Amino acid sequence: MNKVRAFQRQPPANLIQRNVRRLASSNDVMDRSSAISSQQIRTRKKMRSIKLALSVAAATLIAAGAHAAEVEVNMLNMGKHGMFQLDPSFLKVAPGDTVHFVAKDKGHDVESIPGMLPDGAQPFKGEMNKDVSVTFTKPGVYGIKCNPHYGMGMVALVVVGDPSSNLKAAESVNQPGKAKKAFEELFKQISQ
Ligand SMILES: [Cu+2]
Repeated sequence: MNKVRAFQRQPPANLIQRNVRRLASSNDVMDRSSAISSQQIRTRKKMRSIKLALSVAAATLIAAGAHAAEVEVNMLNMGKHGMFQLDPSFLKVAPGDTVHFVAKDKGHDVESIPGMLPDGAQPFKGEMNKDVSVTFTKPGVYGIKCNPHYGMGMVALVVVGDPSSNLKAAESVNQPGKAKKAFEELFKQISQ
């Protein structure tokens, strides 16, 4: 009778722990083996939850990697739209995506155009005849030129996520020579 009342006052978790401890210190072989096995079960459960946490972390990393796309833009002497082209010249990417500008032909470079970057974005300037990889993180539009052929319209427009942060500012930049018409066409593609 006393025992039953004692059990009822114990919170269930406490009760189990006490029982396990009691079984572990018992001289009865059967009791001891069952106490050990319940400890082993707890250890196994802990291991399983660690493994689960690790696999969730791995899956998150893989998912993040899968989301970041990589795109190639070629620097060409002759493109689909004439001489001295960045191809493709219009790109829509997501924040975190990387664009590889590939120096397929010689005599070109890629640089960000002043006034055509979102606030806080890092300007970049590649070397002549060298590939450049740019990871775009800040949403907005990015105007890109080949410096020697800027006036010949060797430009590109990269739209990263939502273009609205600097679209108006980028459109109002004065463009030299053929770059003016080239950018008019590129800006039109944003709404297409
Ligand atoms: Cu060029």
